Amino acid sequence: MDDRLQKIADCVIGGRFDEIKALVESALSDGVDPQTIVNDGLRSGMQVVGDKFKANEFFVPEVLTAARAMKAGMEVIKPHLAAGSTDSLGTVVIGTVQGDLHDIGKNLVAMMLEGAGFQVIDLGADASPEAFVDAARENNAELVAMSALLTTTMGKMAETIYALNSADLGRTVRTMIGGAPVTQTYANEIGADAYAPEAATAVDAAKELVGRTSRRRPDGPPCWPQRAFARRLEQERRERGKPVGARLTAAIESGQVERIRRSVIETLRVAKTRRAWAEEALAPALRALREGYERQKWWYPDLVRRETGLLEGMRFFEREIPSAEQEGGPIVVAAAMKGEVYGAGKDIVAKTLSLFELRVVDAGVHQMPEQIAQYVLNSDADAVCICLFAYMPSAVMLTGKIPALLARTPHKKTTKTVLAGYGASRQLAAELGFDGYAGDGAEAARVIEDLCGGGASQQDGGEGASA
Ligand code: B12
Repeated sequence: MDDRLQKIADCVIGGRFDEIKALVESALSDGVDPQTIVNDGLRSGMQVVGDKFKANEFFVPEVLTAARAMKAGMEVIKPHLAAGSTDSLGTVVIGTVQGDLHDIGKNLVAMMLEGAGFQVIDLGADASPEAFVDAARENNAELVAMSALLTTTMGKMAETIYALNSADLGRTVRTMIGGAPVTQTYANEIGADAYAPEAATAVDAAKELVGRTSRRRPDGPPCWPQRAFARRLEQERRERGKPVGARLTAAIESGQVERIRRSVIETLRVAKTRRAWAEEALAPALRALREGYERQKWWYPDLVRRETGLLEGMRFFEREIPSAEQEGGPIVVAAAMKGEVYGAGKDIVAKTLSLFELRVVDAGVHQMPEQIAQYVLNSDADAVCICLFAYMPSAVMLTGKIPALLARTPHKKTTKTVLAGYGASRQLAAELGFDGYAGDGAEAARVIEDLCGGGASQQDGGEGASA
């Protein structure tokens, strides 16, 4: 490759937007084909940036400065490119949906798409469904890409897809969605053709979509996921009037992963404190989850679906949940024994304890008693909460070793032991010599607080095993 083209690529990679202009101008005046400068200089640099972003070698600031350099180079070249001479991969209309002003992520995606060779029509932020439809029609676009950062504006993506499917655009327009609260499950639910978690994979998804031979959806507009989604949206609107606790429990009852996830995010966002949410919303929801399972109203796969929704919602607030290093309430080691490999039950218990302001050390699943004792020693824990979900004799046998092992461990505190989870019972906890039993994470929080002198009331039936 021409040395100058490599230098142009390096300028994009290094975000040197001042230098790039002079390099592009000099290449043009020496007669280098403008399209070659775009392909082998600018785009090839952006390709490296995309790869580095995917590999976590580059982060948002580096990509933004690279995109700025790319744009500076493109501005010099544009007048030299004969109209329509660019070998564009296709036209993408992109925007942040109506009501949402977050545009940093959307801009990144737009720049990466441009860098990869798409012609990008950027509608900016707060773009209405009608604006997307009009722009798709006017530009004969192959793809409409939407961004949303607020859970409250995600519904606009469904509305926009509905509007696109209902409009006569003269061709099939594919849709792609993204933004922090958006997931693949949500994309499936609203009938989007693709979802990508970040800018570099968005380029791959866009290439794949545009390359696919387009065919109108068989059942015409609106397609079935959108009709189902519209019904759910209406149901959720009605539920917004209900108290926070009732909303989350209703979502658990419905068993719809996306509804549970959104209900967690929305109710947690409006709660006065994390703890208030844990008491008012999470505790009754966990009780409903447990009772439904114990009464065989639903089976293991139904339980897993509900747990997935809860966990996905709680993960959205992960960074704000207190950690063991912070000052505060009792330190608790949460763990599940060797043999327990599906960790969602334990994860929910651990996160619930954190929301109740206990400082949690998550020792993971599939652990031997000695490893758990080591976690207790290292963290100077006040309590250990063993989660028993699978009905496995070997896990029960290993659980039974915990109280005696901790009693023998030279430790300056008397670490309290609590057994929790659907695979446990008050009787089993007493037989194994545990200090307390709890059916779920919310009960476990209360039991631990009582055992460690935190003083919370035992309103909901969490009790010591031997009490
Ligand atoms: C910056 C920011 C703002 C800025 C936005 C500036 C701007 N020009 O964008 C300002 C200050 C304006 C703002 C305002 C608000 N914000 Co704000 N904001 C943020 C913040 C801190 C960062 C968002 C961001 O830019 N991330 C960096 C980019 C690069 O990441 P990204 O957007 O996720 O994009 C990547 C991927 O998601 C993906 N992607 C993005 N779009 C697309 C599109 C497609 C098609 C694809 C495939 C992929 C894709 O690729 C991107 C690059 O890899 C987040 C918190 C956080 N840490 O996320 C809160 C956050 C999003 N904001 C929040 C809130 C509540 C608000 C306000 C309502 C606050 C208020 N009370 O006024 C207002 C809303 C205003 C409105 N109507 O939109 C909440 C949303 C919570 C929720 N459950 O909905 C968050 C999560 C903070 C929080 N924890 O509470 N905010």
